[in-house]
Amino acid sequence: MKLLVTGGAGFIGSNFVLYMLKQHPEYQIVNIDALTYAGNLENLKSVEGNPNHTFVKADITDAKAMDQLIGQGVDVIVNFAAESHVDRSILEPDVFVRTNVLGTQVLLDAAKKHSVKKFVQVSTDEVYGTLGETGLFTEETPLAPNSPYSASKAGGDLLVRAYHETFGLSVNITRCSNNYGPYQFPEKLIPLMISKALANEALPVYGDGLNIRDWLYVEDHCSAIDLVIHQGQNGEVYNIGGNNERTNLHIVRTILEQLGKPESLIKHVQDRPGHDRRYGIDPTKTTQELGWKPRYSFETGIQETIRWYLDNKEWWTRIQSGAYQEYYAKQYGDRL
Ligand code: NAD
Ligand code: TDX
Repeated sequence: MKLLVTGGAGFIGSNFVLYMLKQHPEYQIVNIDALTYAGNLENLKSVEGNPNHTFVKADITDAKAMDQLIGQGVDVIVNFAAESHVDRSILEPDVFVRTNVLGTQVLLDAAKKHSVKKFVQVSTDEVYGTLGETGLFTEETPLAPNSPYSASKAGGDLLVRAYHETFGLSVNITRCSNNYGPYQFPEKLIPLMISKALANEALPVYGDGLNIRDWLYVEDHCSAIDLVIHQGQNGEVYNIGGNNERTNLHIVRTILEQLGKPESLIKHVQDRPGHDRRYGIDPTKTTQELGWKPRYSFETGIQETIRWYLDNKEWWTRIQSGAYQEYYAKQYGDRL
């Protein structure tokens, strides 16, 4: 099996590459990543020299490069490559449309031309919009994205659907809830709060901190995608989530408690515009049809994650220089 993974130097993509090389040591993986601010080859250090992993620096919006790479013969494409941070999409929406919509269409075109056996689009629960106090997102929930990020992901998803309906391309779309774990860029809630707490700096909680996210340890997301590749029914969408809804304040307090830091570090700051109140995934279809089951409870996963950030301080302090400082000042400058 030859897999082409896009965005495999990012958080979930690199975890996925490491997971697949371990689960299926005979598979060949071609890993394409443009190495934006979020891409980091350090994530892949442990597989350096593995003859079954080839890294190619390329942009998924580059039609010629994608045609050439996919034309070399690929069984399955798994598309992780994306601009992924909601706050950045509020500051700079254009690059989100370019990568998440146009990039997906460029990949779909090459997949169609070269008769790729399956295209797996890694999407997000955010395309469904926000929930009230009750109910969960199912695969039938209408798309109602609220941020430029989620709108661009929904655009990509709709193109995947269209290439299936119009051109008969074999596809699956996965929609997962919030991931956490090793190699997550410290702009996202959990690693950001760990790094701030360790530095004894203010932890910026948006609004009242009672927004709810449904958290899944990244390895459990990877195992679900593995099953979708092998058993996903053509044309189907699969929701992925582990029934782990938590308020942001709960997350932040757990981190502070585990690090032995005071709650006085919490600072409520101006809310995110268009901030979705609650996400919650109904994973029944994925658990029943594919036999998927998450391995990590939230309590175990968060402990593992905090341990990883404590053990890998160099990884994230290197990232937090230069361009990161500029972003942090732009995003939080007026709020803190
Ligand atoms: P990330 O930002 O950590 O990684 C994205 C990767 O894509 C980076 O390595 C980056 O260099 C690469 N990339 C960006 N633009 C590119 C381009 N034009 N061409 C090639 N490579 C490009 O993101 P992540 O958190 O790992 O998310 C991966 C995927 O999973 C995304 O599609 C995201 O929408 C989806 N997702 C994320 C979560 C989450 O909680 N993080 C949850 C559900 C779904
Ligand atoms: O400084 C912060 N303070 C804060 O209160 C940050 C960065 C976030 N938050 C809140 C906003 C959200 O309610 O924490 C929650 C989680 O925020 P993010 O980590 O930015 O994630 P979210 O916006 O939920 O989106 C994530 O999950 C779905 C990923 O970034 C997406 O790529 C994925 O699709």
